[in-house]
Amino acid sequence: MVDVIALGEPLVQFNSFTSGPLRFVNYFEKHIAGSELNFCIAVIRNHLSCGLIARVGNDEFGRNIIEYSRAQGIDTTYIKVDKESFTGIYFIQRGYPIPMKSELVYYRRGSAGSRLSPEDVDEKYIKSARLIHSTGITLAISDSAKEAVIKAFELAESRSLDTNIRPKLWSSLEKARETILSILKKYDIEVLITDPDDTKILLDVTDPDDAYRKYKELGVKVLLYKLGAKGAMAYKDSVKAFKEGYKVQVEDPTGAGDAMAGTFVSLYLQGKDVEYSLAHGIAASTLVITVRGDNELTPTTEDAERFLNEFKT
Ligand code: ADP
Ligand code: CKP
Ligand code: MG
Repeated sequence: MVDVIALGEPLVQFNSFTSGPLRFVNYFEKHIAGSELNFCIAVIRNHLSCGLIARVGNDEFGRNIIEYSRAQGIDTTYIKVDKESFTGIYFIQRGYPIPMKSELVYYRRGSAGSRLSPEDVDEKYIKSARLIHSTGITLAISDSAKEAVIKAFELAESRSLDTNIRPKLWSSLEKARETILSILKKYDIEVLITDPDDTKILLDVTDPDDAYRKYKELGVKVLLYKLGAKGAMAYKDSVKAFKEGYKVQVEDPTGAGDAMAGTFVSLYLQGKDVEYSLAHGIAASTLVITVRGDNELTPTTEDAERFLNEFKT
């Protein structure tokens, strides 16, 4: 039995060792990632337990994902090995054409991870957890994966959702809007993690106060609104918190949002207030963007505390 359960596709990441167009990159560094796996690691670094419901292929990368997940303390009981397909991978192009930004190139269509389905969702396991998490990525990768999220959300005591709209994974932005809005309308979300780009697509607003008002009408209790380099905001009832981002050398921003989301949700579930949870989320995301890899630098609560006390920019 675990505190938190996430559903999604873990992936093997090949991160460019040098920046620039992929065709000129000669060396790639392997990391284990995927939004929900990153989220789980952040939950665990903040001292709650977390399980991942997922599928991987019967191949070396699938074994790599399971072993890495176990080593990070993720409950892997419900990571199924699917003999019918392969483990999804992706490459990261860094710093081109936009300095300090990354582009993800996926090789995942038809992967084992995208074959996640409602039969992978165990009722007793879901009901024993305090919170179920997923993202717009899982809603996008296949109908069966979307149905798995719906089954888990149906059984959940409470839920968090990161909108994470990846245009490459949707047939159209209209489809993304319709699917994510239908989830928001159907289920009360304890913590919604999103940003102005996704909110523009979903609700046609970007202003944080407008966004909170509209999401609240849809049953969202707490809103974590990420503003990239500017920082992030968090809303709960009449509380509105903002924390500025730190100026650091960005190696690869991939995974920042997941580190922030998992940290925030874990601390929030432990009764910390939104300001505290937000500050720790910012610390986690700031550390993650200084390196390649999405989750290795996600700090423990204590290390984030040190960051917040000692790091000044
Ligand atoms: P996502 O990774 O989900 O797209 P964001 O890009 O908004 O999410 O990043 C989440 C957090 O990571 C931000 O709130 C901020 O704290 C930090 N961050 C992201 N990009 C930068 C940057 N260029 N400089 C400093 N901090 C950043
Ligand atoms: O929004 P983030 O940058 O925090 O998400 C990064 C993850 O799952 C990354 O690990 C990648 O594999 C993905 O999002 C994705 O499918 O895009
Ligand atoms: Mg994100």
